[in-house]
Amino acid sequence: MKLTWFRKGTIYQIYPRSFNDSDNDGVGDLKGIIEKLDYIKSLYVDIIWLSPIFSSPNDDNGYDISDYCSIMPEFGTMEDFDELLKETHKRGMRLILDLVANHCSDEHNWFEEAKKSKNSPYRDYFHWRKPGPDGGVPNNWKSFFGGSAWELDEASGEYYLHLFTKKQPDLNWENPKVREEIYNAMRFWLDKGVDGFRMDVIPLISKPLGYPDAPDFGFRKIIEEVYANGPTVHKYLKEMNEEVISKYDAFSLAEGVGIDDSKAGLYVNEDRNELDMLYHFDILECTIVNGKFEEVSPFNLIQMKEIFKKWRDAVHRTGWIANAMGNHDFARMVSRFGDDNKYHSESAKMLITMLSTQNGTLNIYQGDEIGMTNISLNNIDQVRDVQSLNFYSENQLTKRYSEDLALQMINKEGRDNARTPIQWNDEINGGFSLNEPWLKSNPNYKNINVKNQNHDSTSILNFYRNLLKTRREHDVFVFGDFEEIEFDNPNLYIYKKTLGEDKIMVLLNFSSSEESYYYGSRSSIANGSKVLINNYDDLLLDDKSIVLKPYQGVILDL
Ligand code: TEU
Repeated sequence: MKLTWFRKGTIYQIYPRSFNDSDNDGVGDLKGIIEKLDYIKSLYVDIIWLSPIFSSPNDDNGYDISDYCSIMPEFGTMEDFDELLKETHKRGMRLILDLVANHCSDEHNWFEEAKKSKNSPYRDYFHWRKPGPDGGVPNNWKSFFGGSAWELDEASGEYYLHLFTKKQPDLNWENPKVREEIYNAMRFWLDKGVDGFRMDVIPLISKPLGYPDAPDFGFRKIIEEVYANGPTVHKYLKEMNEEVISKYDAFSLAEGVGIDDSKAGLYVNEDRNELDMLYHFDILECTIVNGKFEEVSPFNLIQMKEIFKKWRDAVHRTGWIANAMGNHDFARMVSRFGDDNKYHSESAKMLITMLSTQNGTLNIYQGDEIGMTNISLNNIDQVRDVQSLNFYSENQLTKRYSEDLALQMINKEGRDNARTPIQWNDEINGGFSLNEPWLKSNPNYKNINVKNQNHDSTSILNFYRNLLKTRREHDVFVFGDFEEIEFDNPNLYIYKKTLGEDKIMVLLNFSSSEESYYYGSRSSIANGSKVLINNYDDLLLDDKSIVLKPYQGVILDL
């Protein structure tokens, strides 16, 4: 497959609310992003993905849009956006926006009109159902954020569907007018020069016929089998591609919720003309057995290798994926998969070495380049995320867990972990804002911050820069045939990759002890091979083995 700019590129996700606050109101903004464009460029990233910046009452921080073609006033103006786009392009980077098209805000005028009367032309923009046989909700569907997915509209006596909060009514994609509204919004931004979209929960746009009750599966399986992959999803994605995306030099990155490897090709194979790539949830949720907070299982390297392998096989030479280990919906990558304490720096560097050498587009999340960690909030009043707050208040009714334990669970997996303000320096609020931020800064900004790391050649930040620069020069990082070595080793992840003449070997130690890899004959590795990337100063190798230090990560050019 051709390594187009979006396949080869590295995506840097910005959560604007937490990135940089230029007017000191405690909320990040577009001007704040513009101030940092040179910094972003210095990371050797190619594409900026902005989490939603559109008008929104912020029930779910912008993932509840009330006007698809205007800018959230807290973030700035349309002029600010135009400048941001221009300045991004000027620096040779691209910009994609977050299209939330499965649902909108209940404060969008489509919904406000729809509620006025059953005969409103907007009524059919949403999913309305009469009460179920017992006079209650129409079926047993649960919202992603707790409680029923149906909300009663008192005036009409009908329920509307909301797979997320009740302020996020699902749009009815079966209505051609809805699709046209969304396509027009996309054209509005593409005509301005935007380079594509990240598509929020796009596999959910088509609902199963007749809204059947969900079987008694775990929630994850309900998403896969009931909410996602509906009967018309491929028809509409093809239509969207044909009518909109394909007309521009732009691409789509889908949030692959509910898509497993067996269905991946249907969405992202090149010959399907639907989506350009997706990121899946198998790695992001590999420690989450079912619900977000409950049944958390320990990280297991062999399971992770299997996930990478099955996804690689699923799309090899036919389709494309993006790889991520964190975003605004998950706890921090170094805290979940590495060690945010003793081996903070080593493990943060090792993890990105692994991610950047998986086949696919590399997707990194703001703050991971300095190894930002989870935060420990010590009071529910400090929690901001609606998912965590709903979990907490539901638990207050069920009393399933003590309040302390519920807060601990939120601290472990909650989304606020990834949303704390970016730590620019060691001054007040980590240099994010002079005013109290909307979500508390992580107190470790005193040590972990951009300023400290910027001029330290051994920092995580400079490791990212060097790695991403090297990745640009070696297509084999992005794509290649894989040869796994010692697949069953629970601590080491070792593989060779080949693309034409280019051959690399990646050796990663996921443990806090020294680990040896016995390769038998030195010639196969060491003769003439060059160390491209190493998160330690040296590499211990003799005639028969390589000894990897705790969390050591190395890329050899063979
Ligand atoms: O996320 C969809 C989604 O599946 C998440 O809700 C995920 O399940 C959860 O956060 C992890 O437990 C997207 C957005 O990325 C998220 O921020 C929004 O809240 C959600 O859609 C609704 O738009």
